[in-house]
Amino acid sequence: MTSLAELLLESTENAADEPFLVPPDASALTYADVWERAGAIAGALHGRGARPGDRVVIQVDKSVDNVALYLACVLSGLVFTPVNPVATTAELDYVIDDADPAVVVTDRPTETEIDRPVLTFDSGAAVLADDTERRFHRVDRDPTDLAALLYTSGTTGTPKGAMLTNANLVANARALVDAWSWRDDDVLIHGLPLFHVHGLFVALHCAMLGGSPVILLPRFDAEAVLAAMPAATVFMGVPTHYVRLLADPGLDSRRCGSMRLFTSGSAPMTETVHAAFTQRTGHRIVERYGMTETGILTSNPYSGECVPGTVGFALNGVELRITDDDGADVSAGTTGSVEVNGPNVFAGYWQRPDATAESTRQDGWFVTGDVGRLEPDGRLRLEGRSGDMVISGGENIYPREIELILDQIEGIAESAVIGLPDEDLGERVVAVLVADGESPAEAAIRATLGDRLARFKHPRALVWVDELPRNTMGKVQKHRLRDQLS
Ligand code: MLC
Ligand code: AMP
Repeated sequence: MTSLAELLLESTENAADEPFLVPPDASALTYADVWERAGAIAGALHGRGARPGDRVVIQVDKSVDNVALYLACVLSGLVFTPVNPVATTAELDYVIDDADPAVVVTDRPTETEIDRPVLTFDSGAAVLADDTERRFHRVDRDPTDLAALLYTSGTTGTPKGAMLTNANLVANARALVDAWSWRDDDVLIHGLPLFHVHGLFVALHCAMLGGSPVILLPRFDAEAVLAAMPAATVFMGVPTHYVRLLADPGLDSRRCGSMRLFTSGSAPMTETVHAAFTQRTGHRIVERYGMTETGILTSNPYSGECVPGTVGFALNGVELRITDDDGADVSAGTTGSVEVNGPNVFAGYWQRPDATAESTRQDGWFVTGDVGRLEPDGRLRLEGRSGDMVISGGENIYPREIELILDQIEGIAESAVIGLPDEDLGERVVAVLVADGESPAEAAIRATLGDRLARFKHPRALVWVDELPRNTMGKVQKHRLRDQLS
């Protein structure tokens, strides 16, 4: 079985002198250039003591060197452990404590002491000038060896590292290239962050398997995407990206003339957005469904009918089933828990056998936490999530993580964090609070949140109520709060 490094090196061999990373305002780097940078960065990591199997925690802004850094880890068998660039020091420290990395890579001045070797990544040039061993060559990896550790939270509010192996990433990359008929002449517009499955593995691996150029935008920006479109063939986005593209009068069928594939995922896309996009551009959006723990599971077909409201068919090698509360299979058309199996399913949560066991059936199938049903033809229709996770602009936000902080603030008796519908973000975070005596000032609450949580997780509104609605078991009825406040 091929390792991820072998797959990516072999796939890009014939494109060595072709453009790979094309920043909008700087010259392109070829595949050979990027592999060379990756080799140099791998040398710098090695110089700081990182050895195959070690974790490397990374908090850097999106850039060509961020991609090279990822490939450096792939080459040298290090476990790529990215952290959102807007994460707070407290959030970064949590990952460092949990993942126990050999090296931390950061492009910002570190406010707290990091008690392990640090590679300061203020620019790739600095790393290239590093006097450590250059031109690091590929390290052999077994299929079960870890390639990445991606942190994702859950009902407990504490993030867990999803362990993704070489075999997971290789299987998913191949299945996607096949599902979307990736072509040698494809050009990808990349406007996604580089610390999630979507921007990192789905987008980059498809492009690399095709030896394709990637127009690497520093962040999503509708105007920049539209400017890149005439030279491109593929765009991958979250629903908020499509809502923002539709809000731009520059989006029309002429602008999309060279495009062949638009995909969406990470959050549900409304049928209204699907229809508006097709009407304006003449293109369908191929909606697919995935998770950090599993990569992409299903996709609407590239050739064949795309059905809005469904996320399509299981990818090659992926098995899907729907089960009832007792874990028994239910027939097509019946709503239940979505469970999956296949070479793409992760190896469990890092040092959390309890959490791994909770989400895994005895026969090894993974319980996604999503609720849905299979159509008679095998398409999956998602109908909700079993937990109360909020997806805002394609970012998962876990209410428990915010509630734990709010509940500790003096003057707050209790809190319930919910997601309310939002045209732009899909859902926006709202905190419903019960005061304990005199309610604290909003500024004080926001200051406490500011120290602990990245800003995108902060509630957009604070709503004070006399009490939270509860069922007879004493559990807060968030659906009632959502209904009242929507
Ligand atoms: C930023 N902000 C958000 C936000 N992103 N608020 C809520 N939800 C978000 N997602 C806040 C910031 O804190 C800031 O607030 C303000 O919005 C402006 O920040 P910004 O950085 O300028 O935002 P913007 O560039 O507009 O980014 C929004 C976005 C971006 C939707 C374009 O978040 C994005 O590209 N999301 C994609 C996420 C993604 O790739 N998900 C894939 C997960 S993988 P303030 O108050 O500080 O001013 C996965 C598996 C799968 O789910 O199936 O793919
Ligand atoms: P993450 O944990 O960030 O990987 O998010 C995974 C979750 O995003 C899934 O469990 C789904 O709830 C959601 N998701 C991904 N793609 C879709 C989609 N196309 N439609 C609805 N929800 C989606």
